[in-house]
Amino acid sequence: TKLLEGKNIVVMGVANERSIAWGITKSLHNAGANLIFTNRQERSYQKLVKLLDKHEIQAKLIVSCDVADDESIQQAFNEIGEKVGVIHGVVHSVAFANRDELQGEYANTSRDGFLLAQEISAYSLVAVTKAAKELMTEGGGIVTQTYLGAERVIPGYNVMGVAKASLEASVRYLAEDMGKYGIRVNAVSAGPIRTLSAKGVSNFNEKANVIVEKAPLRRNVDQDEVGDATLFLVSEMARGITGEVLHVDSGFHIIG
Ligand code: 0WD
Repeated sequence: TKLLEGKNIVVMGVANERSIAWGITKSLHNAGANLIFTNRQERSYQKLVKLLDKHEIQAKLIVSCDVADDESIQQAFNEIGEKVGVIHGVVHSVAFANRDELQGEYANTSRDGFLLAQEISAYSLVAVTKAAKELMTEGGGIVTQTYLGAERVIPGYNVMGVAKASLEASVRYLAEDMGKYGIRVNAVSAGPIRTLSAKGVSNFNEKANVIVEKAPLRRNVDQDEVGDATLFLVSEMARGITGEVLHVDSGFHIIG
């Protein structure tokens, strides 16, 4: 049998074909998982339905969920509980910051912009973990998506880098809380990938070029590679791993 046969996995954050969450969807589907999707916008919902159709993937359920709203999160997971029952994993692939704060000096970050980035990009994992835990009665894996800008200054990443640092610290604290329930919490730290969100980050091309120049593998990574690493962390193959940040970045993070 396949790695995730009979497992119910929730995927949050497919906006379009370029989304990292779409690469993850393909990996999870190939591993035999039953997939439940959440998205925020009607536009993303329409795109997702078309994508699933095109790739002949049957969604077990699609529910709307705005992670800025506790009630929306609760409703989404209530509906998943009613219609699907037990879940075995959650993929959190959601982030947001104001575009004008992803350039220039971090020192110019506004109070509102700071809080918004923290809310959508970091706190959302906490709120989602709390709701998902109720349905993860057989244990399982929660995996979020982070970036090197959490660990180092990447020019322009600014307020999102600070939000990712908070996200990675949350992964560790949540891992401690969830461990006793047999739930693991981990992150994948992907190299730059051209997506809708990546368009908001200044000098994306430079970032991608530096990887080709300096990373051990001398090339950029793609959504499918992040998908396979996320599949690993969600699955029983990673049963001994929690609180970890796994870099899928052609090895760039080891280079000084
Ligand atoms: O280079 C990159 N693209 C990297 C991205 C490198 C390393 C990490 N990441 C991270 C991102 O920071 C994010 O956490 O990967 C994750 C996914 O990013 P992506 O695939 O680059 O971005 P995109 O395709 O734009 O998807 C982001 C999702 C969208 O989904 P929906 O279904 O909502 O359209 O995040 C969503 C965004 O709209 N999102 C929200 N979802 C629910 N509630 C919210 C919200 N309030 N705000 C944004």
